[in-house]
Amino acid sequence: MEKERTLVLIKPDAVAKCLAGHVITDLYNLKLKMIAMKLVNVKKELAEKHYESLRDKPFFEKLIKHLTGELHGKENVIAIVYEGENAVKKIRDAAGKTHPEEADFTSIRGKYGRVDSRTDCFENVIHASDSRENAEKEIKLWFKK
Ligand code: IDP
Ligand code: MG
Repeated sequence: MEKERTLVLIKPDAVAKCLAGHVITDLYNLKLKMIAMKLVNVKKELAEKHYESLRDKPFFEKLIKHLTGELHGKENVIAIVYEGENAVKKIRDAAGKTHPEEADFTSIRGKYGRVDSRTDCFENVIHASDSRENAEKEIKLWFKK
């Protein structure tokens, strides 16, 4: 079977709470290979491109503020590429549902996420690509030469 790659972003809420180590340990258990990793100071343009498909959503502006770290003390994002069989599904399953309170409590979002009642921000810890095709697009965007 052809190797599959996927993009994980440890979002600013998780980096600000020092959760990156926990998240990486949880993902390590999936037995995928980490093939790239970097710390990114996310600019508005990159965040908007990443979430382009959600531009019409009422929460879009807040989502951009979340990813650029504006809601979490200008914290950075940790971008990681994992490779391995069924990498996309394995990581989506480990992440859990989008809304942290609906996510299984054993999932990454269920364990470490919350909704901030002041901002309504889904502090859902990580982004994980949702398909092989989107993973390739996102990896190109985040790991431009
Ligand atoms: P996903 O991250 O589980 O793939 P998407 O629907 O692709 O979920 O949404 C992207 C991100 O937008 C979510 O991870 C979350 O941060 C944010 N988001 C999605 N739905 C809502 C909402 O109803 N309110 C606030 N933020 C949302
Ligand atoms: Mg998504």
